[in-house]
Amino acid sequence: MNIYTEADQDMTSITALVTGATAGFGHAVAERLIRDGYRVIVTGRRTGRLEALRDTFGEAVLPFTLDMTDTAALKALPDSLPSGWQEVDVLVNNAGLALGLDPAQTASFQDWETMIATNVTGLALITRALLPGMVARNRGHIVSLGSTAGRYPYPGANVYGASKAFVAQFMDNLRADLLGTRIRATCLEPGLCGGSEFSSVRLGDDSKAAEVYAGTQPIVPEDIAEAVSWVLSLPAHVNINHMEMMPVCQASAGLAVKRNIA
Ligand code: NDP
Ligand code: 8X3
Repeated sequence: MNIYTEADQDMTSITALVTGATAGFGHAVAERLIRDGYRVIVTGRRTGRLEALRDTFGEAVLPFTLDMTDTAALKALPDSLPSGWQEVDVLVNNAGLALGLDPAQTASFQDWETMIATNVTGLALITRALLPGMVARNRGHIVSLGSTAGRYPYPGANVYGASKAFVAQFMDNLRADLLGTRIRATCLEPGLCGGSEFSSVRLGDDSKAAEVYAGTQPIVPEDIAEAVSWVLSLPAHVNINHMEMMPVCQASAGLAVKRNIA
């Protein structure tokens, strides 16, 4: 049970906002938080999928169409939310994407701009928009999706990995700014994860995406939902700063050496 103060026992009074709730992790996190008893604002660009969540779970859900690259819409939060939904206690910064695996010297400029706009600028602005209310109420928890790609380099990760390093450092810096408040900040850093649209979006091809997971048992969205639910459920004096998650079939296995370079 999530208890922000000793007196705060009523889960239905806790409002969460999950970005990227139309697919993958965000969808699983939203479902899990609804089942845990939160009221959940589900956001993303595909409105039909957000409305389907409300159709399934009823009035505990508010569908709110939001493009993370629409900086004006992000800055307009929380006032642009309907009355009764403006006091967001939990922000799950999940929306994000990787595009391509080309090396930096040939990668698409447009792909880089989209990843930075979504994973960096969008995440920072929505956090900035919702923080003043959290501080004024002295309650809140921001959980952001970083990645092992933000910690360990690999070929083709270039801007995607750097965007996730931003997320990790941003969350650490939030902790510094929020010290003295009861607001918590957590960065989840998963590795190989299947069961979402991530690799199809990145590679633009479902069969190539399937190859990423061939012969593995990756982390799945429900595992991420479990982790989010757990960090939120901890006693109010405990903050999980970072949580790195990999499937058992994955490890950071050392530096690579390329021999006989021409
Ligand atoms: P999915 O592709 O399945 O889901 C991505 C979500 O982000 C969708 O709901 C999508 O919604 C939303 N999104 C993307 N761009 C925008 C935008 N411009 N505006 C609003 N919403 C947007 O990916 P995952 O669930 O796998 O990934 C979720 C997060 O976890 C990402 O930040 C990703 O980087 C991170 N992550 C993923 C890992 C993996 O291997 N899958 C591992 C580590 C971290 P819509 O298209 O409807 O707008
Ligand atoms: C997703 C994990 O290894 O594909 O962030 O970059 S990885």
